[in-house]
Amino acid sequence: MRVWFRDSLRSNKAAMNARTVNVAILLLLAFELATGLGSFLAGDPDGRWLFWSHRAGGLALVVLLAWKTGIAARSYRRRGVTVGTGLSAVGGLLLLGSLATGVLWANVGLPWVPVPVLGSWTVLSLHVALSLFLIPLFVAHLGLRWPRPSREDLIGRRAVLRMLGLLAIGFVFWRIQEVLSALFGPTGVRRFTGSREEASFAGNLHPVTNWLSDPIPRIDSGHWRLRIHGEVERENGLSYEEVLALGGAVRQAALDCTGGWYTVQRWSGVPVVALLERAGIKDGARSILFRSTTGYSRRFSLEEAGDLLLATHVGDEELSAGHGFPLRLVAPSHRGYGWVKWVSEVQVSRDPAWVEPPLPLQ
Ligand SMILES: Nc1nc2c(c(=O)[nH]1)N[C@H]1C(S)=C(S)[C@@H](COP(=O)(O)O)O[C@H]1N2
Ligand SMILES: [Mo]
Repeated sequence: MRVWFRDSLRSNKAAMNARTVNVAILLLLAFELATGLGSFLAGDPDGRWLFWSHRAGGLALVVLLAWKTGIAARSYRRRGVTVGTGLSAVGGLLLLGSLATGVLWANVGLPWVPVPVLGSWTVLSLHVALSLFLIPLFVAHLGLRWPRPSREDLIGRRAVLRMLGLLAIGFVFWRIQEVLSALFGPTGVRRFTGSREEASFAGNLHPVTNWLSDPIPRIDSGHWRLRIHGEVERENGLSYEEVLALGGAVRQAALDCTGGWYTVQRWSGVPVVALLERAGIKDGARSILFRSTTGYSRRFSLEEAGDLLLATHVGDEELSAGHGFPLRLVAPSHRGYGWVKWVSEVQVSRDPAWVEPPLPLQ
């Protein structure tokens, strides 16, 4: 009787611990998803806390993994091979892969990884892909395995304190890791986004990056025109020579790709406000859309127009085909995916700037 009682107490305690660890992992994964996606939207140093949080949360997950391995092993011994444990195993591997690529990317330079069919990826892009694949598996795992967590489990005082504690541990680990990586890791400056520098002030030498295989168009500048239309008094089209004649403004700015690299360049071309002044903006206009000949487009609020430049040149060189010849957008404080290449259309509109997916889906 006594022995039974002690055993049941012990297994109760194990179950409690498992539940606590599982809930903490669930919350941390949600936190990582939110801060990870958020970090892709942050192009300005004001958003740097998103990157710090993501790193601390990731390392807290690494710490919890030690417990989780024990829980998973117990559960496997109980259940054996089933669809559920199979799914969990795949999910576990993805989670390990996601954490490993995250840590690897933060510490070991920028090795490009060949990915079949999709070309060359950075370890960071791999990290993002593994993490996104993890979502459906994790949801399935929750559905199959879980006693539903209570409100108390998720947002009770103890749960919140536990999360803060875990994040604090993750934060300390992150600081230690930064020191080690500064001592033994690759040299070179990282931006607040974690991106590493590639070929600054070297004309067209930085990497060519296209969001989900937008093929490079070869544009004949003799036939190309820049069309300005929408909520303007005078719709018009400009030839390449006319754009060059309006050009000459220079902006130094960092192009920072979510793939994990950045380049600082002196871009030159036409300030967007110069085009807007020529065309005259109608009352009620709120945003400007820049559209590429490839169909790719991004929208900006009209208040931002003063920061934007349509560049014909990078450094002393004409833009190469890969970098957007004849015209590309320079959008300081926006991540690289905002810097539309091969721009052939500027459309002023009454829509607010947020009427588009926060990340390009093309
Ligand atoms: N039309 C078009 N513009 C684009 C892209 C694209 O795929 N198509 N990729 C964007 C992304 S994700 C980045 S990081 C920058 C890269 O610019 P680069 O190739 O000149 O380095 O261009 C942006 N502009
Ligand atoms: Mo990018």
